[in-house]
Amino acid sequence: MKELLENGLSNLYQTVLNGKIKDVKDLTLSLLEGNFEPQQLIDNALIPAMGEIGARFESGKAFIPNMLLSAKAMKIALEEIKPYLNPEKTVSTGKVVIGTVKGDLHDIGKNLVVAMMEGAGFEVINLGVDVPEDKFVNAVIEHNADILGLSALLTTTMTQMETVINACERAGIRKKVKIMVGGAPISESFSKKIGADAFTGNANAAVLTAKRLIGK
Ligand code: B1M
Repeated sequence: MKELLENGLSNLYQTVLNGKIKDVKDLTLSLLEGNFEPQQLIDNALIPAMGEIGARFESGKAFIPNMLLSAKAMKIALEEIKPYLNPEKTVSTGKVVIGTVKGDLHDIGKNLVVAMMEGAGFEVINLGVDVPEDKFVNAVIEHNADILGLSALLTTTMTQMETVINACERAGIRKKVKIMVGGAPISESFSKKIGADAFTGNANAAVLTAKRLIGK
């Protein structure tokens, strides 16, 4: 059993790392049907594979097309895992508007946060990537959201988070919505500096923090 577990996780890790988008759906499904825990697939195969492709990119051993293929493979796997995260929730825990800030196209981590939040019963309005501040503001108003989630992966775009928070102030909605920030370059001190309500470093913590912020 231990070997099966290790091989299964290692196969998925290699499949995402090598961007084998044709194989990833069937492999993920067969692991899920073989009683692998969805969280195990995320924590022990998908996230480490993205970490490794990033490290290879940084050291010149992988290139943007490789990162794109790995990203696509991760997305396909995540789509299959999503329904397994918590299929029985019917009552909404709260409403979340979320997106990756303007200028930033990274969405894997943000989509993982979305999947975990949906699994925990949150109703999530996912605005996608490269989202300008007025779009965030309008969505919070339109959906009467409890939480606004902002993601950024680049040091050049993380400053856009403060722009969004300022836009919420100007629109008079800042006190009505809790603002959570996250993404690889974001830290607790940066979050405090820009006036966000919370920073979390991973998707699991994001769910716990979101619940705490709205008293659930
Ligand atoms: Co880009 N990229 N990329 N990239 N990319 C990074 C981020 C980088 C660190 C790579 C490197 O150099 N080592 C580097 C940033 C350097 C910096 O700013 N300091 C970088 C760069 C430079 C770039 C380009 C500029 C490259 C170029 O064109 N020369 C370019 C920018 C494009 C743009 O956005 N305008 C670019 C492009 C791309 C691709 C399009 C090829 C692709 C993205 C595909 C996609 O997302 N659909 C890509 C990828 C895949 C990466 C790496 C390899 C992987 C990112 C990822 O998905 N990680 C990344 C290197 C790395 O991170 N090791 C890199 C896995 C994911 C699960 O983790 O996103 O951190 P993460 O999310 C975590 C937490 O951060 C947290 O929870 C998640 C799950 O645990 N979290 C939140 C995230 N959002 C949250 C929100 C929350 C709470 C928690 O609340 C709201």
